[in-house]
Amino acid sequence: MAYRWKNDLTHADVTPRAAFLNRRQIIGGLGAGTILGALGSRAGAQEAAALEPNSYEEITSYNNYYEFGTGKDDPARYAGALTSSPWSVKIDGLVDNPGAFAMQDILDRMTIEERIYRFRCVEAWSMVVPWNGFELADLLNLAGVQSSARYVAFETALRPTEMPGVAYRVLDWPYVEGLRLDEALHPLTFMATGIYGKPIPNQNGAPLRLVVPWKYGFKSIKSIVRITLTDREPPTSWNKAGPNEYGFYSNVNPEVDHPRWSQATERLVGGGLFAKRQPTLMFNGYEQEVAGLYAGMDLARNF
Ligand SMILES: Nc1nc2c(c(=O)[nH]1)N[C@H]1C(S)=C(S)[C@@H](COP(=O)(O)O)O[C@H]1N2
Ligand SMILES: [Mo]
Repeated sequence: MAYRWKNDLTHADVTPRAAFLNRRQIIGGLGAGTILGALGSRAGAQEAAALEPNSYEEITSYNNYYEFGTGKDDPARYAGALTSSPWSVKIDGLVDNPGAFAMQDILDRMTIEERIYRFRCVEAWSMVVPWNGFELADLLNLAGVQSSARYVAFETALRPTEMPGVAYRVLDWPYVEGLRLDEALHPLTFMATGIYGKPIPNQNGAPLRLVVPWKYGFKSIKSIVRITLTDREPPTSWNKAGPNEYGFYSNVNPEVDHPRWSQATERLVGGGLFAKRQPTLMFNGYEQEVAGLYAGMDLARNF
């Protein structure tokens, strides 16, 4: 398994600034759809050039965060009550250094970069978001993943006094999610701490939320308080709520419809009332980078 121990790098290994900026542009700006594969390819360049981020206003006022209500404007209205600082994240399970990591200590040890990613909700709307943050792999390195680990489980804060939505049993709180370890270690898998260079607002999952750009939005769990390395596939909130509708993988796939609606197209948020729906891309446009993770799997069965 490709596992990068960045903490073992010496000063001499630090990427020169020009190369770093170039990589940042490649991953974040010019080619969200390319890391190595499509570089230089015409289709890749054209597709990348078309990635125009949504406005800050759109990204922070049209949200799903059911702990604050099920309306799209509920999170912006009510999430201000969440105490997102100070914060700590417990990392436990199959790790060498389990414990509570203070958010500030995490930030001190990470280099924040920008990633402009497509974001596709299972409800068939989409956005393009300029996130700031770091790779999940770098955070997992701090904890030291043991060789027996196969999955990563995530848990959102549960604060009944700050979260009016948890009074309703829409979901089995706390919100939980999970990834296979190789998905979690993939360089596209990101921990967001900001949007447009500003600290991430509470409604978007402050102070730390997962972003897995090739999966439906509900995998991108917000306001994480616990990360557990395990050897078993962890339960996930939407799968528990509707096992026939939401699978563990939840990879964006225009060919596998939700039982109640098509996933072939999507509505770009902010596109205007008369905008044409756009085709949904396989793995949300990240097929070159991630298809290998699912080689040999039946994607209709493992949905
Ligand atoms: N804890 C928690 N995380 C969550 C959700 C939620 O309700 N609670 N909603 C998910 C869904 S369905 C989507 S589409 C995205 C929305 O992220 P955004 O509001 O930043 O666009 O958050 C995901 N993460
Ligand atoms: Mo979603």
